[in-house]
Order: sequence, then structure tokens, then C-alpha cells
Amino acid sequence: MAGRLSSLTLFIALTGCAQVHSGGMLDPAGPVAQVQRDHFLIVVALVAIVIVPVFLALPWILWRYRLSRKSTDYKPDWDFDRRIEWVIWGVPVLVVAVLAAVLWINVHRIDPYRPLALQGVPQGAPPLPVQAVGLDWKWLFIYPEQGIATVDELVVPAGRDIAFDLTADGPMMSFYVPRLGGQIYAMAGMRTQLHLAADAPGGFRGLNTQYNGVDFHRQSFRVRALPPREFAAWAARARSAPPLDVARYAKLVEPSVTARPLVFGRVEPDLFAKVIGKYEGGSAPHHMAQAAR
Ligand SMILES: [Cu+2]
Repeated sequence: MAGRLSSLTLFIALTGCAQVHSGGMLDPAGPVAQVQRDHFLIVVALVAIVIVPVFLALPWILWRYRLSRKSTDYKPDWDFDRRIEWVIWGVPVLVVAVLAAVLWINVHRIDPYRPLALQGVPQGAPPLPVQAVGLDWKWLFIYPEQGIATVDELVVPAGRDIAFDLTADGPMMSFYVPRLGGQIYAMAGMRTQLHLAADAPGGFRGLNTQYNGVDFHRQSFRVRALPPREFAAWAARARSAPPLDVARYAKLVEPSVTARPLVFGRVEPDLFAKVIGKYEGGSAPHHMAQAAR
């Protein structure tokens, strides 16, 4: 299987996808993205079992039964062939059964709500909580343990499970760091969860993949995975930055794009809960918030 997968990777590389996807989901940098990449390649291989014969048979049948062909076997009374029936029903049934089994296994392996350790992915330290708030058009990251916050830059310790809580203060958004895995929705008044980890220090791109207005494509952020000790030093330095007070937060919520990442040295401990609480009572139809603008 490994050999077949690597030749498939080569095939995709040769067809130019590598250009598009370098730094994308085909180039995983963490355990979750690794499972997703392998799952994707298995699905492509299984679907190829159905698609390749169709693409080969179509020109062959067109040629074989062409109008100008005069001779050969004309069988007007033929109507059933047990072997053909077994192939055309059996292969799809097998493909669907294997697809279902592989999907079941992988979906449970990388359940976004379960810590990576429970998913059979050993990680060095207990999960680091990070609260992500999707804003028009920026991501706010709150580090409740460190008491700091950032905008459009996510700094994490490498090799450690990051336990995200996500919500949105505005329209629905989709949080996605292709090289680490994920893609999960963030919605106003709701809390979703996600667990990701980076294998090693490095820089990655994260983004919002939910179309929600003119500048949604600029809602991307940098992810920096640092060695744990450097992460601690970064967090300590961040504490000297200005605080995220009510006035600053009100400014952040307004639709705009930040020119460069921001760091806040102090943040209300219950800001995340307050953001969710704003929408309590169902007064804000979060899926349609953009339509109202
Ligand atoms: Cu919702």
C-alpha cells in the first residue's frame, strides 16, 4: 500500500498539484494532517478503481462498436451474463464497504473534540488551551493560561496538543490550518473544539475558508510552532504588550483587515465566554449575520 501511495504522490506531483499544494494538506506537518492526507490518498486510490476502467472502456467501446465496422459477432439474443453482473455490482459494493470502513476508522482517530492522546497520538505535555474567535476579517487567539492574546498570529509549542475552543463574533467562519489538519466551523453563540499539534518547529499558514464577505480571502494568519522553551519565552515577552481592553476589542470586532499581527499582554479571563454570551437568547441568526450587513 505504501508503495502505491508514494507512486500516487509522485503522480500528483508530476501533474503540477505539488506546485499548488506545497505547504498545503498534501504536505502534513502534524499527526492530524498526516491522517487526513493518508485518508485522502486512500480515497483517491479507491475511487480510481471505478473511474479508471470507465475512462479506458469508453474509447474502446466507441471504437469497437463504431458504425463503419462491418464484420464480427452480432448477438441479438444475448441478455444476461452472470460474470458481468458480479463485476458491475460486486466492485461498487466492495468499494463502498471499504470506503465506509476507512472513513469510520479515520473519523474516530481524529475526532476534533478528543485530545490527541486519546486518539492514539502521544504528545509531550497536557493540551495547551487556545481560544480562537473569528472576527470580520481576522482571527483573535486567546491564551487563557498565559493571559495573553494575539491577532492573526498563532504561536504554539511544537510537539504539544493544542486544544482549541472556537467561536465567532460575526458571521460563520471556518478555521483551517492545512498543514496541521482541521477545518472546523466557528459560529457566533456557539463553541466548537479542535485538537491539533505540530510535529516540529516551523511556520504554517492558517485561514478562514468560509466565504463571508469582500475581505474573507485576506483573513489568513501565520502559525509559528516553537520549541517549548522558546514558546514560554515568547509568552513571557508578550505580557509586556498593551492589554486587550473593552475599547480595543470593540474596534477589533468592526469589519477590517489588520495590516500585521497584534499582540496583547493582558486579556479579560472570561472574554471568550462573554463573546458567546452576547448571542444568547437566539437573537443573532449567526449563519446569516453577513446577509444582514
Ligand atoms: Cu450554528
